[in-house]
Amino acid sequence: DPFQHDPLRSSRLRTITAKPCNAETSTDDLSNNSITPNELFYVRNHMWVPKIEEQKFTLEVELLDGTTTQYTMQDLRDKFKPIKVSATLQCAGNRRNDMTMHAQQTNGLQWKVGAISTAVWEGVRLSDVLIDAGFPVQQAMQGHTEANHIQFSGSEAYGASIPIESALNPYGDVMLAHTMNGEPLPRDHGFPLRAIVPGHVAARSVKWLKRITVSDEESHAQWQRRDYKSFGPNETHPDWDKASSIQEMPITSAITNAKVEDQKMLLEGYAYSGGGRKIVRVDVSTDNGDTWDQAALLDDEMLSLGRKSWTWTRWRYKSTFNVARLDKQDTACSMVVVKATDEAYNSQPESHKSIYNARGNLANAWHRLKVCSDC
Ligand code: MTE
Ligand code: MO
Repeated sequence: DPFQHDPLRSSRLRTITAKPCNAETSTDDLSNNSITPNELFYVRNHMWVPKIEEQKFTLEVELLDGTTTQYTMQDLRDKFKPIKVSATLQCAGNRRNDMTMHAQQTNGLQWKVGAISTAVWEGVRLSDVLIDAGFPVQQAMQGHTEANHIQFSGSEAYGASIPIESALNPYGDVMLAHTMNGEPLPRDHGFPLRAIVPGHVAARSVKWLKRITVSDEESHAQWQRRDYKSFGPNETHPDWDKASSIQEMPITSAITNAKVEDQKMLLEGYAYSGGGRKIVRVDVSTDNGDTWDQAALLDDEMLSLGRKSWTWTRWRYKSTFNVARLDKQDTACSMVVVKATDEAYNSQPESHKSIYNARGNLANAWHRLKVCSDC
């Protein structure tokens, strides 16, 4: 059993598959934390959790000409300036189950709204390590390089890559992290070292990072060339090679708590956009989109570590009217809807049908939830 050395996990996670472990953060825990405690952070493993001894661990960095440099964890701590960044990780499949429910069957893990979590990460800048390994970062930033991608390989077999612009962007905060919320990375989240690529699909934040390869091409791993791509609603036998891999995430939002209290509708949730694009507005409707109001965006200093807005924005809403008024068909239920807008004025699509794709990736339509005053 390759999974026999997997770590124990919190029973508060909602397990979708046990081997490999795929488990989402509960709606309660999403509502109660702006920084997700490590044991409540969603887990998305494609294989087993490798058992790695920090003392024996080395990271290998390979340049275009094949030059290779090795770093121990001690080297990484001693040689480079430490950085601290708060960043949300979100799986491309977050809210996939919503697409299944509102459009049609999708294939992939049926995540609800909890394949997303936020932590404060500490480690070193990828670009500092690349410079040390001899990669001409300054020249590359001026476009003088044959390097187009930075490939990351995990210790199990997982791999992925990011474009060179993302890797070198001085505002991008791409890092090699050894610390998560002040503690060494838990084994489930990549001990002893993982890539953190803020604002990008979490599939690029490779755990148990073993090797970094500067390359003219994308990683050949299936998680780069296949799984994490999206297609038109009609494309049931898609041409994988033609589609581009998902990198920066589109905007999304979700309701994580809804209740009626003193006849007022009380809602809580998160909104998140990729690329460091800040959430500027969250619109809420309690009558299935006929009329709208704005939710209050919650502030939290811990969420602004880093050079751009890399985290979710949590929001709260309380209706100014009594829920009885919501009740058009004389039932006690209303259809609550949320949609967010980011600083580039991107907003979410209205329906999952319009963005349906057989893989169920990027299910970011308006989040709708039926709320009843007696439930
Ligand atoms: N890295 C390795 N080595 N193996 C994996 O299975 N899964 C990826 C990414 N990095 C994965 C990986 C995917 S698809 C996601 S969504 C995130 O890790 C999940 O990170 P988490 O488990 O820390 O939440
Ligand atoms: Mo993922």
